[in-house]
Amino acid sequence: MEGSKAVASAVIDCNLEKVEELVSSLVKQGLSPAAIIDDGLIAGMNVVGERFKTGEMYLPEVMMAAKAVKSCMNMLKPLLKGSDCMEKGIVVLGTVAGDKHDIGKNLVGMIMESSGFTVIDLGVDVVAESFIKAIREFNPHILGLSALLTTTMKEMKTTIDLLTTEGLRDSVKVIVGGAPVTGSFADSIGADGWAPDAASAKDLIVALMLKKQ
Ligand code: B1M
Repeated sequence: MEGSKAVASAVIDCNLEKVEELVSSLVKQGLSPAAIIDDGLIAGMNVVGERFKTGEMYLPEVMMAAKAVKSCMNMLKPLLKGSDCMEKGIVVLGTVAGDKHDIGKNLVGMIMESSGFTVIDLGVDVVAESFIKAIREFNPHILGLSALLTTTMKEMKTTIDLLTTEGLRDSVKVIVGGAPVTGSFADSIGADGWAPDAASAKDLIVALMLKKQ
């Protein structure tokens, strides 16, 4: 527990080298990867997410912390097979058709991934048909749509409408976000939720997953 706490502190300090050093040393000492992830990486990232939400931390720091967590997750992933750490859920994520902004979407993906979700990131300029194909292929719990342009927000509705036409709407919860997107817009297009930032997006999908169970 002490070791994991040190990992959490190093994540909060955005100290990539220290996080990696601590994690590999804890693995060598035989600490369970699940404990390192839950009490160290995720605990630290939760604090970072909260501080970002309240303006106490800035974007470059969040990116550094997320990078440290991602790198250690990659280190720990092979050790998790058969262990007691359950995957929290699958999220398919993408920026909608016509829109090439991906900084916010990547941040959302990194925070979800570093919180234990499996993220399938389809990238930018993703047409509705590609989201449908990914839902059939990966059967995710959550579909996350990002848009930064007022002109591309309508693609979120196009995607949700196509989900309904294809008979897939009830199989996945849809969340939307991006600077011009609002809660009332999300309601108007039939999304299951909206989040103003990456930390809230993670909280939202955790809440939606609990509702789904
Ligand atoms: Co663009 N751009 N851009 N741009 N760009 C905006 C969005 C704009 C507001 C700038 C402006 O005019 N003031 C404007 C849109 C205006 C409008 O629609 N009303 C605009 C425009 C017009 C354009 C072009 C059309 C410019 C041109 O070519 N004439 C063009 C469009 C290209 C295209 O997409 N087809 C364009 C291009 C670009 C760049 C390529 C130069 C670059 C993008 C680089 C990249 O993403 N790889 C760029 C950038 C950087 C911006 C600004 C400056 C910054 C966006 C950003 O990354 N913010 C932006 C102005 C601004 O927002 N102040 C602007 C940081 C990021 C962390 O925040 O993306 O909001 P954000 O994500 C947040 C939340 O929104 C939320 O969480 C994130 C983290 O907290 N969130 C989600 C995001 N997705 C979410 C999904 C969720 C939940 C939460 O659930 C799934």
